[in-house]
Amino acid sequence: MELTLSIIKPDATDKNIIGKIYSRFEQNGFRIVAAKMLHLNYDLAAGFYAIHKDKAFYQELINYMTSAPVMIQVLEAENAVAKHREIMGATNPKDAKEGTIRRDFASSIDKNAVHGSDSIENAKIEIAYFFKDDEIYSNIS
Ligand code: IDP
Ligand code: MG
Repeated sequence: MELTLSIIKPDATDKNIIGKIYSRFEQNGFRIVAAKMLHLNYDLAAGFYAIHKDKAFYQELINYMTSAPVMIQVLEAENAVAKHREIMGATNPKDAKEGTIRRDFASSIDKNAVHGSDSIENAKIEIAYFFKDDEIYSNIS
């Protein structure tokens, strides 16, 4: 079993589709083992996306991620990291496969509905960024 970090981004919370996206997680065998809604401030969003700080879209990304509340959760499943990336779909919804969350719910590459950790190592870092150990209801660490 493995844990990964998921964020339902501002465009999706705006559209009132948190439940629809949670259903995708559950239908695909994920357990939601921690969750919180947060309106990210600049520092929290900038720190989370520090890996992208030299990219042209960084400021736009931080502005967008701080524009409305987000729903942040830890998902548990076998191969959670890779499996979650698979059900999310490609970064650009135009390239995302049919039946993926981004294909079905995202409107553009910048407003793409969801975030998911891209490696087991980054999942550990990202989970610890938002959750204390005693806020995660999982038997695995
Ligand atoms: P990922 O979310 O699929 O892992 P990353 O390359 O890690 O994609 O990019 C992080 C986020 O930055 C994307 O989900 C998207 O919101 C935004 N982003 C990525 N590329 C672009 C772009 O070319 N223009 C605007 N925003 C972008
Ligand atoms: Mg990424």
